[in-house]
Amino acid sequence: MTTIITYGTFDLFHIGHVQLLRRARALGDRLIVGCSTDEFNASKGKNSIFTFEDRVEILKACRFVDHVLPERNWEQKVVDIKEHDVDIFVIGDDWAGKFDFLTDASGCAVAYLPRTQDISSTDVRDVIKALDNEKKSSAIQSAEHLLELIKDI
Ligand code: C2G
Repeated sequence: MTTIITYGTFDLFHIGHVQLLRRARALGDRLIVGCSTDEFNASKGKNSIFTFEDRVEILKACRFVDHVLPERNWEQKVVDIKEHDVDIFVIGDDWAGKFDFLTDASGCAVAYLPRTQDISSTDVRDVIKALDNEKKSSAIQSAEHLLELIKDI
C-alpha cells in the first residue's frame, strides 16, 4: 500500500486542484489531503472564500481523495507522514525545493508536480468580482434610465 500526502487551501476548487489531486493519487494507492484551516490560512496571508468546513467537504467528494485532515501549522507534516505511514509527499512545483527536508526528517519521498497553467483561486475570485461589478454597473445604468423616463412624465 503506497500512501501519498499533500496539503493546501483548495479554495474555489478548480481544474488546477483536480489535476494535482489526480496525479498525486496516481502515484500510489491512497491519497491523504491536509486542508488548511481558516486560521492557518490567515498565517499564510490568505483568506479563502469557502469556509474550512466546505473546503473539507469538497475535497472529500473528490474521487481521488481518500482521507482529509486539518492543516493547522507548517510543522505538522513530519508527524502526519509518520502517523499515516506516508511514502510520498506531493505538492505543486510552485513549492519546488521547499519541502526537500521531509525526506531526512520523515523518510518519505518528495515529488513536485507541474502547476496547471492559467488558473488559480485568485483568478477565479477576480473573475467573480469583475462579473459582480459588471452586474452592478448595468443595474445602475438601468436605474438611471428609469429615472430619466420618470422625470419626463
Ligand atoms: N495547484 C496547481 N495548479 C494550480 C493551482 C494550484 O497544481 N493552477 C496546486 C498547488 O501547487 C498545491 C495545490 O494545488 O499543490 C493546492 O494549492 P493551494 O490551495 O494554493 O495551496 P497553497 O496555498 O499552495 O498551500 O503546506 C502547504 C500549503 O498548505 C500549500
